[in-house]
Amino acid sequence: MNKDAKIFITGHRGMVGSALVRRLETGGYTDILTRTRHELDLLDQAAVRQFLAEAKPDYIFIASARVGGIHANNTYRADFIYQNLMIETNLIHGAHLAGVHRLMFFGSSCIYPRDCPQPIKEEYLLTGPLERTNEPYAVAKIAGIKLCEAYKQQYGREYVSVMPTNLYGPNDNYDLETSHVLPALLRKAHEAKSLGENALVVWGTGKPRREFLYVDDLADACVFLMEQDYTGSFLNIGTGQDVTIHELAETIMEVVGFKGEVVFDSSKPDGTMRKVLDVSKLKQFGWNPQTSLKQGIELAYRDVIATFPILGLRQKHHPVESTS
Ligand code: GFB
Repeated sequence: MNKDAKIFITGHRGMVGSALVRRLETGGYTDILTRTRHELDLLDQAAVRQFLAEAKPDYIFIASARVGGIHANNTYRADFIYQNLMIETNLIHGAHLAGVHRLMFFGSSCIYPRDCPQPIKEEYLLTGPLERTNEPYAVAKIAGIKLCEAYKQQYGREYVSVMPTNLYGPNDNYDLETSHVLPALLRKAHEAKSLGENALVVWGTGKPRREFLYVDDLADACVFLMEQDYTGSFLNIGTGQDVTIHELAETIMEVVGFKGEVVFDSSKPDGTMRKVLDVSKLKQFGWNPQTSLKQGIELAYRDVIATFPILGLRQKHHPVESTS
């Protein structure tokens, strides 16, 4: 991958896309192409085709997606399946028509069967029923992976997919209705401390286990794979280590310096009970994450403080445009 290759990053204002831009710029890549939602509507097939035909990038990272946490996935089921199918179909088929030979698509760890063995190996895909709360999103993401595979098989395109575990970091979504657990608890702990409250409300039982990857580590893994000219079908990207949601809440409280108690809201769903990726294939390529969970939460907390004024958080909303 030449440093002057033209690289189109979709969703560059989201958490994953912005991390990719940071990583590529640091790595000396000079021709990074981005478009805001206003400039290019990825749901518009004709607009996407025309843009790709004219821009002719050498490489595309599809980091745009309709994403959210358990509540958003479960509530906006039609939006999650429709928008993700459209975005990936328009981009992947449009890339093929425009002669773009290399592309990376982002799936998610929720594409795997709900009750599959842990840690989750790549070969478990499509071996059992999905988790109900995020089935529409997962079906769309599976379709994206299969699109890439099919264009590779039929047309010889190097369209590859990666399966990131639960992500967090700068430009995360902190809206309590639609966010993932880590930014939600970080915000709640920060607000509770700032307001002098004494309880942190955690949805569900606190017993589900999740794996968390700092988004700059994900971007580093993706650029690493791109530089190695990775040509497999898809690869898990994570740390291979998980914690319970209760443990996560305690680490967040420690980082924030909030000394109250954890209160569980059992009216909210737990979702999948365990979701940890087998990352041995990625390790064989020679890549390992650099950021521990505690370090990553410290970095994310710094970002929260820099981004939101103290106590102003409850009024703020963040765009939902990045992959996880
Ligand atoms: O991160 P999360 O929303 O999504 O929730 P999933 C993970 C766990 O944390 C669930 C619990 O058991 C939640 O009930 N949790 C506790 C909370 N407190 C909170 C809170 O304040 N907010 C949120 N959001 N959760 C998503 C999928 O599943 O993971 C997506 O729906 C995607 O499709 C994403 O795959 C990575 O890990 O359950």
